Amino acid sequence: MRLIVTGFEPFGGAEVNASWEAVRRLEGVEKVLLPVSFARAGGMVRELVAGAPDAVICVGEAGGRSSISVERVAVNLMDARIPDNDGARPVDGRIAPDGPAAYFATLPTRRIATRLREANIPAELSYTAGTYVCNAVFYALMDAVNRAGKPIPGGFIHVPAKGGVALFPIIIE
Ligand code: PCA
Repeated sequence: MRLIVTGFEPFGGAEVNASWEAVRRLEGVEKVLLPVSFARAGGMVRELVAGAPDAVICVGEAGGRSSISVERVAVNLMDARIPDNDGARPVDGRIAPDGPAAYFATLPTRRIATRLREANIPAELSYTAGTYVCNAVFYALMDAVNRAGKPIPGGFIHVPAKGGVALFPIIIE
């Protein structure tokens, strides 16, 4: 079983990113650090899918949230409030001009959220991953999975900026 889990480098002037702090502690999975870059991160995720892993979970940090968000929907929109780490700030942009408006995660999202709550970890299903780099990576992942024609489980999980590190490891059973 080849499970790839990605996390992000810091952005927005922060020194660490809780997603990578959580991911880099995992054992038994392939860990990939993604740049907070609209131009570069999507292509890296597409390459990971091209390597035909058994599953891909991308993880990002969500500053304002206090529980783990298991994301259900990626939208075909880039609308950045702050520049990414390359200095790009797309507004009203499409991620894939010829792609559908949205994709659903193919991970068992409800089961993941339920299992986390059973373990007394605050977790919820989320219906927006925002419109910044995390959503763009999630969309690129699901676009690649759908175009590959081989239904591999893929999805995105947001961890809180504070406490996310301690909460996350239990997701990987
Ligand atoms: N969070 C940002 C991008 C990278 C990250 O960890 C987001 O939610 O889009």
